[in-house]
Amino acid sequence: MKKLAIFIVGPAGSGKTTLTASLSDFLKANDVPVETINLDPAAEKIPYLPDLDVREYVFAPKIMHAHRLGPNGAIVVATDLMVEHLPKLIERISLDEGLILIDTPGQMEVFVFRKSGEAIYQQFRDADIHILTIFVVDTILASSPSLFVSSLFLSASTYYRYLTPFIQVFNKVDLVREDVKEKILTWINSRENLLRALDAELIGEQRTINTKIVNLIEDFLEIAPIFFVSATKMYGYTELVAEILRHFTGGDVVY
Ligand SMILES: Nc1nc2c(ncn2[C@@H]2O[C@H](COP(=O)(O)OP(=O)(O)OP(=O)(O)O)[C@@H](O)[C@H]2O)c(=O)[nH]1
Ligand SMILES: [Mg+2]
Repeated sequence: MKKLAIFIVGPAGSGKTTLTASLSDFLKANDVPVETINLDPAAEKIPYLPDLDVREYVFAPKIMHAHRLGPNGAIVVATDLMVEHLPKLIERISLDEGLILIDTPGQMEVFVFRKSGEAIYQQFRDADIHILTIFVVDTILASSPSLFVSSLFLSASTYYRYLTPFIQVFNKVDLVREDVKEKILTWINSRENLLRALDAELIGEQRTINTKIVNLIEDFLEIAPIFFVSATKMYGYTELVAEILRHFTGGDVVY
């Protein structure tokens, strides 16, 4: 019996929660067994009913008042506390086999770059659950060559923290013009195009790093393919789900 936990990670407001909710609906409609977990201890209101919710154990606004912390301090404490409570939550996963969609905190750096994030990933591994990470990017915030590169570097540093199988989702495509999406696709598909576009943004000496950056990006894209979706409109889900199921059913992928 195999379970695949899909950690949905990304910058604040990129659409992690919306993706968790609508991807779960899409999977259910296609008879794929799925459970959802809210691992954002600071979420005040979420637009779906998760099967399991860490806020039952740890709620950041409460910690903020109890310990007189600011919002960011409270999230740091809450994320550290989550580690203590998580085994209880993981035990309550009722799925025997299938996908577990995990919505993560908006302050991604707290989750991704602190020790507690590592411990949380490990707790799922200890429960014999395989892991896939989906990194969500707001496509508008990747629509110039330098923004595109910066987004991919943030994604790559997340990848490097956990080295799990990894998919990048460029979300909110419904908000970008078709020609903008096409332009981004040319950067994805050809290192020469990306290099040309980056060079055009910079002058003289500033360009010297571009060749190295483009080589890194090209290698990273081989590890972490990009899928364009709209989490509100469920665009692009057929292709995204096919990739997720490829990871779920195994193939050559080692978890
Ligand atoms: N147009 C459009 N809006 C979207 C899409 N996905 C999310 N949104 C909107 O973007 C805003 C943020 O979405 P969330 O799902 O809350 O993003 P999040 O990453 O969970 O946010 P935090 O948890 O606060 O970091 C909401 O207003 C969503 O309705 C999309 O595909 N298209
Ligand atoms: Mg959210």
